[in-house]
Amino acid sequence: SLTSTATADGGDDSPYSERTATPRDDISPARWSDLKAYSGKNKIKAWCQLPNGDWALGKVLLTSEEESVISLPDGKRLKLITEALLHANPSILDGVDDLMQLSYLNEPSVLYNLQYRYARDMIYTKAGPVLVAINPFKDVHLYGSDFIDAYRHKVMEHPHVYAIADTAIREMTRDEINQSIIISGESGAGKTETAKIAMQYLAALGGGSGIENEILQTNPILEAFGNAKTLRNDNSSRFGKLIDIHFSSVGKISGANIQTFLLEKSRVVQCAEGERSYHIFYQLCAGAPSTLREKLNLKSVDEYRYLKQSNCFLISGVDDAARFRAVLAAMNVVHISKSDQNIVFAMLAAVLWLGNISFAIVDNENHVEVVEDEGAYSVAKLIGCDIKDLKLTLSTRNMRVGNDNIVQKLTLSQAIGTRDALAKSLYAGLFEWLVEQINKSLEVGKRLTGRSISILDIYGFESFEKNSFEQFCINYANERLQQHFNRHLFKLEQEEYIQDGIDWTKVDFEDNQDCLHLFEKRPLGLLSLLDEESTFPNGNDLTFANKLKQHLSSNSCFKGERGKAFSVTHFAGEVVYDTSGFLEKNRDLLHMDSIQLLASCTCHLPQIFASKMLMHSEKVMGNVYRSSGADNQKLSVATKFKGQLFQLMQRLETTTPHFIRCIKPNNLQLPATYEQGLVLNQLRCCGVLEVVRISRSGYPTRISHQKFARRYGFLLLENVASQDPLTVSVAILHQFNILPEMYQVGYTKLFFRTGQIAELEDTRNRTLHGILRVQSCFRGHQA
Ligand code: AD9
Ligand code: MG
Repeated sequence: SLTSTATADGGDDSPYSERTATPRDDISPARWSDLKAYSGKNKIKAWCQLPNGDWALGKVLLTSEEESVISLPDGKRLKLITEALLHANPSILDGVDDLMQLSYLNEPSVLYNLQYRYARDMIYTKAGPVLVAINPFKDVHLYGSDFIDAYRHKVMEHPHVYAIADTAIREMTRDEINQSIIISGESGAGKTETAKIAMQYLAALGGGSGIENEILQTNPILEAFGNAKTLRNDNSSRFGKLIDIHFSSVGKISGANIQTFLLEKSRVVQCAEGERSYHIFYQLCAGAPSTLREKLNLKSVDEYRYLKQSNCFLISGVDDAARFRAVLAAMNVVHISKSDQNIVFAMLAAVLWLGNISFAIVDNENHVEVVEDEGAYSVAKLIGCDIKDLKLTLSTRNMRVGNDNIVQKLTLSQAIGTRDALAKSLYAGLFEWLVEQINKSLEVGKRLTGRSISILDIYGFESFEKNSFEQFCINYANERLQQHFNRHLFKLEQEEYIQDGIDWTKVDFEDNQDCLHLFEKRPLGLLSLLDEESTFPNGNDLTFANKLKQHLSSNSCFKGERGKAFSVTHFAGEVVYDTSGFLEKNRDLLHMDSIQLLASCTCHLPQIFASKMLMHSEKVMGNVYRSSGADNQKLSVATKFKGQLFQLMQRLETTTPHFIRCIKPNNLQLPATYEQGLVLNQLRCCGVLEVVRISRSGYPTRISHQKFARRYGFLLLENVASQDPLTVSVAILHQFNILPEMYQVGYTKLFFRTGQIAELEDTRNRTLHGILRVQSCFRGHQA
């Protein structure tokens, strides 16, 4: 039967379920043969790995220390080495709500439990303090006001995002501490949907003056401008997001604030075959009413170079025109004025037309001029600049050499680079500006009480065949988050140890500090070396790679690879990075000429973007970077990101975190398809098995002195002087030669390392067995 009350011990009277179940170690060969003794007719179930890597549940027919014979569900028999077998849980534990309730916490048991639930649309499962969410890729009937009410009134207690959000609200009020809900997982695992589900629950608390609706309506806007179809997810977020929802002292929503991280700018000018640029471009082209269409000189999507290059215009099941109308409605809700909306659309059209600007080669040195066609005219008109200035900016560069200004003509590739850089910064500026507008609107009526719940929806760990600067940043962010995760979960453990007076320094704890050092150490770390190389005029991707190999090879997490590559051992696995493009993406330069062009525009948005960039560059020139030539020197992308991350971590440190780990059950975005290998890999990567490992590396088995004495006292061979539970307990520990490092004696409880209790239990069972046999023989004789 499937209930949340199923006990960990399969109905026997084991006392080890005070806090968590007893996660027993996978059984050693010797133990299998021990178990044989009392397996009787009920054959032991065990997990065995099939040649394809999947795990199958079999019954142990025969076993010795070396080999076992297993019968599989399909009737086949399999002979394999006993060491390869893993323990299966009794079927009463099938589909438990919390993985910690499993007696055996090995990988196949965890996989099986999740799959069992997933097949029944129970997509949420607890792994101790962490919520695991498996993407159903279909509508599951778990949401809406009835469910929200049920969780609010605690009628429903199964694991759910709502339950997490509810706990966050309660703990915020009870402890007067800010809360955070930290959502992670691979691309397409369901982070953004999960974040929205959490927001839905919080919004249901209401706030008056429609603030809760405003908060919800930020989603369609940010998704339109910051999400795109990728090969992995039709609605992939290309930025990280933290939303803080503020509450008044009576527990109503009083306002909100959104912070975004590292938007993938490159997608504006370049994206892979089968992917799309940002949704909003397609929505605008499909949905703009005719007056707007004329004003912006809008064409259909297949007439724009930036959109055309990837050969993908539609998303199945998505109506871009309808989405456009939804974005318009949402913009109204967050108080973006009609005239500002029109400027936003003009900027989008300008970006599209920039992509259509072409160049004519004018000499035999490959220097170019801008072709004065519809593209150039449209851009000039849309951003409100002089077409001559636009042409000059895209085809020449002002340089200062000594005290002289010289004008350098650009080659074709330089000109294209300049054009694309302008398009990218227009788009990034627009995105940043939109977030600011939204924040202004959400702040309306914000009466700060200082209490908030923050929801973090950030890109998960990525490891592809080819990994570039984006993966480098994303994975660095994940190392930081993982450290936060470890530290927090470890702290929870420690609190209980400290309370019971045991020495917690003995708890082994593996952290990812080495990897973080590799990134952050100064001056010889990945980030510092990247910045250093980025400021050298002659630095290139190869010199950068060589520099890394020269300085970092002693770090155990670093390995130089052939050519321009290097690899990093992340907590979630090894990733090989190709340094091609690293320096350029890190510099992310917009030439001063381009900034000045934006500043000269009659349209106020480009002016705002330009003044921000100028402000930034002056500030930075004053302290960290010195300007060379006419280039706009500013903080590198990696350094800025690192700063953002540090701030984020500082913020999160002041909150009580709630972790949600999203899992993608298949790569096809299909319902009812559960690929074991894929799920296992994510469980390992996103640290679910890590939680289990952390709890195992501590003292996961806890039992009070009384219970322990009562359960094993009768096994004592010699009488103990005192019947005091603690004395009896210690005598038992000595008699069974339990090594001192395997347990600790607390004020009220005994704490054991994983697996320590198994032997005691065996002896107890065998002894009871013996006693029962003797008794039944005795009764038999009497009869
Ligand atoms: V990415 O890193 O931004 O590329 P996410 O955010 O992890 O990714 P997302 O939330 O966008 O993934 O989910 C991907 C798709 O899975 C959604 O578009 C839905 O079609 C589907 N999904 C995810 N969660 C649910 C759910 N709880 N119920 C139904 C879901 N469908
Ligand atoms: Mg997302």
